[in-house]
Amino acid sequence: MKTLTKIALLAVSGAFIWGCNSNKNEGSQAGALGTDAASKVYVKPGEHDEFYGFFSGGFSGQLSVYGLPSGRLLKVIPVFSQDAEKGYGYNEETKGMLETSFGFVPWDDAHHPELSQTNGETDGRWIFINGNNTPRIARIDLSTFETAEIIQIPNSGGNHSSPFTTENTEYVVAGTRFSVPYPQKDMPIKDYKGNFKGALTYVKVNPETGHMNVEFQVMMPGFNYDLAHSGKGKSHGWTFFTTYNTEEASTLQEVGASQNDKDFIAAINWKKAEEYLKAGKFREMPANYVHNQYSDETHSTVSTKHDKVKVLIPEDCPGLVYFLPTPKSPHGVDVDPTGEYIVGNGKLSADLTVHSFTKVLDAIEKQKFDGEAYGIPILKMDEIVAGIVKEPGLGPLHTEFDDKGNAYTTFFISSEVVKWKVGTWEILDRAPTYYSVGHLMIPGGDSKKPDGKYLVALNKITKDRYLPTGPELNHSAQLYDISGDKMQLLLDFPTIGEPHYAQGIAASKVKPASKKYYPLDENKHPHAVKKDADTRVVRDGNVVRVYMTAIRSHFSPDNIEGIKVGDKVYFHITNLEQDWDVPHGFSVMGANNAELLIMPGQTETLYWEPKYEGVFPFYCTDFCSALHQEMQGYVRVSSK
Ligand code: CUK
Ligand code: CUA
Repeated sequence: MKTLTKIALLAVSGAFIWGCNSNKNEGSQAGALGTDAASKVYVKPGEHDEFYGFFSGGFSGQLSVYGLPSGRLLKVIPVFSQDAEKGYGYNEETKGMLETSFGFVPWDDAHHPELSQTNGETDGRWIFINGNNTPRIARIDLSTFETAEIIQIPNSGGNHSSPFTTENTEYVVAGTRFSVPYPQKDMPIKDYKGNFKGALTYVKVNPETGHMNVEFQVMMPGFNYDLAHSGKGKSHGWTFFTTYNTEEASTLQEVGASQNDKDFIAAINWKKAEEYLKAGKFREMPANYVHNQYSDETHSTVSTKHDKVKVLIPEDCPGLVYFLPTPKSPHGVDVDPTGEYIVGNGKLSADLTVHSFTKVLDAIEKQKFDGEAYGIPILKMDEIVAGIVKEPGLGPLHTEFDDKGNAYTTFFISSEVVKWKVGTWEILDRAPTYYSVGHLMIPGGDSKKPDGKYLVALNKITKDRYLPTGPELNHSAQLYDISGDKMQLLLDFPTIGEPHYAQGIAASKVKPASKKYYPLDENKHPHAVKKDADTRVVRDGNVVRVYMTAIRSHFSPDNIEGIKVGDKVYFHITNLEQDWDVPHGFSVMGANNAELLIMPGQTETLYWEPKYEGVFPFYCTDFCSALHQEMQGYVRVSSK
């Protein structure tokens, strides 16, 4: 038991030690802070940051966009949670984005943003993010910075090892954190072992449109599949997933998941999988999932239900999966920019073990196996290790890379980032974090082309870093300059939700403003009205549709009569503006919903069930012109 529990305790106490009485770190705290830090993060008013940083919102369910190095918050993009600020998930057009096989699920736990890549380099087209709780992947279009698509992952229990991309965004992967009965059924939990399965899902991405499609799953033994990264360069065509609970214990308390000395990295040859699919070597399994796509043309969501999935069974498909033994309870698995080195970050291990992809291929060819698990060959550990970083710190979680052959690993328990040399495995530098770092991010740091200027540490505990705000403190990001030999701390800034992971990209690679957003004449929303003369109120039984327009500085119609208590009222409002940055808002008194925030050329719909008779004002909620306050109207509600 004991190791796991002890380390867990250590994790908690360790986190609280740093701020006050750590001897080891006092010196380096001062040393880590760059002397010219202020000038390095200062972006003059009116000037732009060099990088975009995309930070997962964790339990906020959203994705926040920061400028780096300033740490300025630029936007919060609603993804998995309703957002009253933008009406997302409240208006009729985007409610469908949050549909699942469980019905409307307006929240999730978002962990890992991942930029699309071309030739292993971030390309600024899309960013994907996983919903961990009700397994989903979202695609955000970086020409609009809006969520374009959400696909549910079937037969999965907690979509954690997701949505890491292959080097040309052929796929984003989605490994299940929890194994579950596959297909789902009612059964005793204690019968977990051998009955629960872990689905590793490959979601194909259309190279032109970005549209996602659940292409196939690999049905794996009932382990927990924690994190993943796909190969690149020489390991292109493979994906690596870390596992824990290879004991298949149904409870992780006490005897739980730390009995085995080693867990595995599951290596999936997805090129081989494609061959097996082509050869028809798959089984079709029941699946129950929903796919939601938002259309910029109709400004509405199309939700499609699916009921089957193609599944590859490792026993039927030799060469598809191998297990790489790795020190116990690995968390992250990271692949260096060349694709040769695979770093499994064993949380409960004293050393950091790095595997060689060349040696992995060699061991496969020479069949240097150490038995098998469920028909999956286990490679001999000694045959595949490239090197060991000796006693780098406590509780390694994640590794990213720079463009000079260095790796940076986060240590949760010892609360630091450690820089080491890929190939020689020597430790070059260490910098404390405040406090208890989880992921780290270097722009391009998990791609073939890292941009080794900055590193962001994503810390779990803020404690004394900011003015106190009661018991709930924001999580913290810390920016380091990594362009020199030593890491220099530059900046702390609070984040939204829990920023498990982040991605960064040079701002020059993202081109949102080059797009002409929503031309009014191309608006194909079924309830759009494009001139004031067409506005009207239409009754069909107790359903009332108000066709409205908004333009500086009036709504048309602005006074509406003939509505009755109990009616189902839809306000379909088209923003006639064509200046791209003039949205109008809309809400009506007592609307138990939210506001609308309608972009120029778009149509959005607010649903309202009036409860009382009377005369109720509505107004524009977004300051749009000097006469914004005049942008108002009334709805008269009669009882009969
Ligand atoms: S993570 Cu999800 S528990 Cu290390 Cu990627 Cu934070
Ligand atoms: Cu329109 Cu304010």
